[in-house]
Amino acid sequence: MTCRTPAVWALVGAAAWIAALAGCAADGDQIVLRLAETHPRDYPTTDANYEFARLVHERSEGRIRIEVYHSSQLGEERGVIEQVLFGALDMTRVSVSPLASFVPELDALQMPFLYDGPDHMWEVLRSDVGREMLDTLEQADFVGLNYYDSGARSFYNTRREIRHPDDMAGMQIRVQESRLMMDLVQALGAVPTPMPFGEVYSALQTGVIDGAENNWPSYFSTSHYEVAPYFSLNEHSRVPEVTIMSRLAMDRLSEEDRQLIREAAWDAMDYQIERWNAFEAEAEQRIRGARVTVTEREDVDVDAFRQRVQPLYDRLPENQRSIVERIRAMAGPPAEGP
Ligand code: GTR
Repeated sequence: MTCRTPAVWALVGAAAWIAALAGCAADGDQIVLRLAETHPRDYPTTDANYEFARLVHERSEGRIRIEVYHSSQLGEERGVIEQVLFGALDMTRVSVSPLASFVPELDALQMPFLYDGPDHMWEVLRSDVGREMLDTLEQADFVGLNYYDSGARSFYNTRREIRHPDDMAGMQIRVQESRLMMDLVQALGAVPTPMPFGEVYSALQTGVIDGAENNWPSYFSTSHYEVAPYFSLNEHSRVPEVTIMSRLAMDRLSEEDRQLIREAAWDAMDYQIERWNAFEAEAEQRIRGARVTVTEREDVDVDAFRQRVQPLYDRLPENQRSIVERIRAMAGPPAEGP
């Protein structure tokens, strides 16, 4: 929790950190919370962060202000998660993937081919399972506030179309800083290379890696499609986004303010989903209009992908297996064959 801008922090240094850690009652008792976001200003998660900030400001009648630092101004995802853990930063919006390095149970929410589609995923996230998974974050001194949509992730690369896992054999594929994502790429026969998001464009351009994986909006907004023009709609996973808060920052608030923040974050979800759906459609349209070879879903041997990643399910620890079973039980009936 801070009462000043980052530039001032730089000047006042250590004394200011101590003041921050002790809680801040200056500046007319205004509470300022800093939130880090990796995406640029016009991305759906960033829009939702601003909506969350707006709701908090409005409902606290201006007493609580959330400052959003987008475009990785405060660092890449793993680094900002660590800052939240130590209380140097109040909040961040991140993908479940890097967060699961701190709270392994979260892997149960990002298993490959887990959800039937967005409706199934949202039913899970809004259910007791979703709430319980946010609660598990408390083990690591995080407070889980909400989830956002992140569509489906698919592989893209600089070399060729991927229809079958064999097409990516030996390719160096960038993954998020996540054990599960590394295991997934390895199970498919490629070579996983964990790397911060902001380094991927130049790594693709210089040939340090052959490919990466992400959803339409991230593939578009990072311009990765310019340097890796083969996008295969294999849709191997849906990885929810999460907003987390530092336990230290939360503990300094009154019970009433804690509740206000939790509710505002939860209420910002619908707005994000709306923005997500619109931006996802726009990103797809823009990419299809660019020089990109899109391998359609029906041209991908999805069963071959599913079979290759089955060992990840076979070696799930018991606590995650039971969550996965609850998630699968919420899926709709299997689709009728032709
Ligand atoms: C995006 C996600 C980011 C980041 C990124 C990545 O889909 O929204 O938070 O995790 O993927 O691949 O690093």
